[in-house]
Amino acid sequence: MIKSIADLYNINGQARKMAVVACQDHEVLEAAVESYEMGLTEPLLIGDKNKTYEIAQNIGIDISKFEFIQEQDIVKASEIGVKLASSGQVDFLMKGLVDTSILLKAVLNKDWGIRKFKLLSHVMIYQVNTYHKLLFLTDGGMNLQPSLEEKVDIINNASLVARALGLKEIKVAALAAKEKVDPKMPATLDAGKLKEMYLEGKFAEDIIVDGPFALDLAVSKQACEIKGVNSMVGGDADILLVPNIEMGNGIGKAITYLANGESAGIIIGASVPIVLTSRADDKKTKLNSIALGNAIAINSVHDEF
Ligand code: COD
Repeated sequence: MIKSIADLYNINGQARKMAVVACQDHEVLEAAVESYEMGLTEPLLIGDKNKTYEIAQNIGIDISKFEFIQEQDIVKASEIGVKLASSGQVDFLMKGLVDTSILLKAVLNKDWGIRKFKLLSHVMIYQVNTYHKLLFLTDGGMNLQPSLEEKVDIINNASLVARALGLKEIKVAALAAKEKVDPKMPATLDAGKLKEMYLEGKFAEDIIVDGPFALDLAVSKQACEIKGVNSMVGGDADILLVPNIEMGNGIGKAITYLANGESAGIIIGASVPIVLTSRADDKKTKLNSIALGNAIAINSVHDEF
């Protein structure tokens, strides 16, 4: 079982072919080269060749052994990456210097896209000293304001990742701003309904859903005791399900920037994993996400569908 971000690097399996879309980015290139040197990936670079070689030369890395597809237009580069994935020529994709929405629109393209599940969603994994285990956060990167039905898919997608990393019991905290259902706060209504669905047996047997929870109840037993909340999920959540992208983005950035957490993130639900890091993420975070993409590709999570 994967208990730390470092464990992501110890999954056995041959190097996976990774297409880097819009590779003309310093940190992305460094992470791709390092992942190759660690035996995790075989990068295929798509992007502006002149700029990429200039960056590589400036930072002293050798990219001459990698296959390169010259395409400086980021929309076209995204299309090439997606088509390489759909024809099985690469095992996963990594976002380089391209807007998230441009790459995702290519992934979702109705004619040649690689959507596989009903809903694609973003899953981040955090390791932070103030929490006793890895914490999954979803969806702070793709779905803006998911409906109740979409939240069910988001939970199931994140659970696939959790299972692939060895979790046997998956505790999901449906977050809102308080622990009581309040019609004036739609997030509490959905969280309450998700709990009801869990109680009615609508999730897989290894998933436990509880909510609504404010963040403190999801991650602190002490907060649960003080507020009189008795829950298997309270203080021990594996997955934080957020009601919207703003809360997901905020919690994620707070863990990274204020609590010095380590992270890795991917999009799940396309025919291949998609490594989607923020432009400001450092090389280590990008490498962690590659290791996660590699782990998910090796475990063939997407083949289950
Ligand atoms: N899974 C499957 N299909 C989807 C999804 C999804 N998550 N999202 C949209 N679709 C389908 C819709 O059903 C529809 O058929 C088609 O795609 C277009 O849907 P729209 O018009 O709602 O969406 P778009 O194309 O305008 O945008 C979808 C994106 C995923 C591109 C958009 O939501 C987006 O840009 N998300 C990322 C936000 C971001 O920038 N994150 C980074 C910072 S946190």
